[in-house]
Amino acid sequence: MCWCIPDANICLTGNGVMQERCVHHDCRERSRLVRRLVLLLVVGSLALVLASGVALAASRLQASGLHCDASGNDNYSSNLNGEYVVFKNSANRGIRMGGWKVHDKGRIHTYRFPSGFKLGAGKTVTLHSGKGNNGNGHLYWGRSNGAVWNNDGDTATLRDRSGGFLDSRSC
Ligand SMILES: [Ca+2]
Ligand SMILES: [Ca+2]
Repeated sequence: MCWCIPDANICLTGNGVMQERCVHHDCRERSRLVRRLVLLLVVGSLALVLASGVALAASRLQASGLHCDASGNDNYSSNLNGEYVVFKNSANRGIRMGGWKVHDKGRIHTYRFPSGFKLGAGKTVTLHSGKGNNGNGHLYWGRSNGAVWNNDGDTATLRDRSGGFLDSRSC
């Protein structure tokens, strides 16, 4: 039995004393195996670090405010933007929220963040129920009538692309 040192073309025997060139098929196989294992470990670790970084960043995205009762009749299009939910990114880097969802209690209404939408580090974005032009920290659900948030109590729930729970806020 012998152990190969990858890339060095050196083979150590079981007692670790003798060295010879990696000429045996067995040695080459082991060398390849070791290289593959090292590569797998590195790739696996990188994926883990990346995944935990993304998860950590996402957990720094909070529903920081929910204003359920617009002034006047909430159901009128002229008042709809008076009800809104606010999200804050307290991570130290921007978070891509495209495809993330917000829904009310009972999932009667669901909003999907526009693809490519990114909330900068330390920034907030306010999602209004009515119509308007997205930009400058404001997003618009686009409803022309009918409120989203119940004035007698409701909960905004934020979920990622795959539906995983991120945060919620109640009014
Ligand atoms: Ca009202
Ligand atoms: Ca309302």
